[in-house]
Amino acid sequence: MTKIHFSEIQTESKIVKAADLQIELPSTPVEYYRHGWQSWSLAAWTDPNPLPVQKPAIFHPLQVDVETVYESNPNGSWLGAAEFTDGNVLLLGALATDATVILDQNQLSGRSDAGDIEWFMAFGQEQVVFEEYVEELGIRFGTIKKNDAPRVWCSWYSLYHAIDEPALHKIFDELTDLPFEVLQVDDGWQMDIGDWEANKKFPSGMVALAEKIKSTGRRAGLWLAPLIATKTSRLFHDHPDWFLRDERGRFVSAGFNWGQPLYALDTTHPDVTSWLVALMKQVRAWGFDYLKLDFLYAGALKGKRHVDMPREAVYRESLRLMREAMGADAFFLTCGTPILPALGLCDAMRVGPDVGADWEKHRDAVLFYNFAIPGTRNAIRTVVNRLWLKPLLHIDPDVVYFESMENSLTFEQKTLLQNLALVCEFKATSDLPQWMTKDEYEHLRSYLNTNPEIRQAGRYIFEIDGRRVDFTSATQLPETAKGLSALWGAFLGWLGDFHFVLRIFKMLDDRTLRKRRASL
Ligand code: 9PG
Repeated sequence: MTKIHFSEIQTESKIVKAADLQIELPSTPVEYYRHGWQSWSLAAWTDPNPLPVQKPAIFHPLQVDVETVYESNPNGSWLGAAEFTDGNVLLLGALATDATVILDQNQLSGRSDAGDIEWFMAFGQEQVVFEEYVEELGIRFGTIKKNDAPRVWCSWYSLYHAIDEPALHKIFDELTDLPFEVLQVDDGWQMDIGDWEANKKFPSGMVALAEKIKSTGRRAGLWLAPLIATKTSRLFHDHPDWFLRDERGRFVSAGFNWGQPLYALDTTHPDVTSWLVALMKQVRAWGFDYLKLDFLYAGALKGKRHVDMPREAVYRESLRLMREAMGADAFFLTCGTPILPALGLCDAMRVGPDVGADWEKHRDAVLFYNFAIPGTRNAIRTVVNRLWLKPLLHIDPDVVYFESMENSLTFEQKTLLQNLALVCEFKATSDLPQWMTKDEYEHLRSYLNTNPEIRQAGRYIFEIDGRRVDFTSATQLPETAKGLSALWGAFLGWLGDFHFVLRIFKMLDDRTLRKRRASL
């Protein structure tokens, strides 16, 4: 254990090589910056005390780092920062993968699972110490920011998985009037999770779908989740030996979605490697050159692999492989991705959870203490706390909404989200022209055409072309539930771990979706 005294970094930042390291702080911090593991995991400044464990537990593999979720001291992946009464911040950050930072009273500790690594530490103004850290990360991981981020229309937040060929063709034609560079087909086109071929809703196949998009003068984008599969897939049926298992030989859970348990591929298996390379080449051959690869965390779960390597290093290797196979000219967006291991290998990264038609659900925020679950406030909160990543790559805050027909966000909430995307310089929407009023439609058009000057004026305060925007209202966390409310939360959380309960929720969601789809 390498020990560092605060006085050693008080005036100058430092890089130290160590596996485990501890910094003695001058006093107990007033706030602590927790940095969640992957895109959807919470990143936030909180008080420096333990927080409740989010519920339901069945979602842990897909929302947090399972290896640290029960650690009661404030902690985060790769970095942590402590703010003191004078407003100065001490940041401790790994310059390598497979590392965690934990606060214990007056001790800030770094823990590496990959032996000796470089640790960066600095004390001073928040923006300055984060900028210094980012610079060092860029040197080691690489930066990619070829051009402006493309303006994207994505199918997910309007139609969800209820997409099909006729509906998309119609929408692609209607969108020709708006300035998008990419039309991206999201979840719903594939045979199964693991079987990445067109399903029967796309009878003309994937080449035809990409052709249709390109015929409207746009680049074709496609969503896929190459590192997971469900047991119903042919992939799982044909190759159970390709999937990640634990020390006792049981399949490692990659969480639960689509009403089914998810499993993770072991990307160190040579046959999996060839399969992934072939898949990336296939998608490019179909004609798609904007790839949104999702549920990527599955490649970095703990387990017993064909080749024994630290789990995040394994994941980074799999990204390198997929990047190379898709070619440097493809636009590569990572989603549900562990943050540090993906730097330098993708063009853009989702840096928060999904937005949603609701601002915040009482159940998720108060009863479940879950800030990784889809919801617009959750998305804004984590994204504003990850803006420091912007010099390294394009940061995707998820889509913005203009329409008011199919969502319950207020005008102010929608505006806040739109402003955040301006700060990120990443513009995407799923809005359908027929759901927008004439005003909303024109508003969207002018939004897509603006490129404002951005200046940061405080932790959560920005000037957008001189206009002051404050995101603080989205960042606060609710009081932790007490008494009856806590009991009720525990009960619902317990229920939420049952597959049949989640399947009932899925049935209800599907019903709402069918109604919405019918109104098209
Ligand atoms: C498609 C979607 C969209 C979306 C992705 C991802 O925590 N969760 O339970 C959870 C489920 C789904 C999810 C995110 C979080 O959405 O972020 O843009 O592509 O998959 O299924």
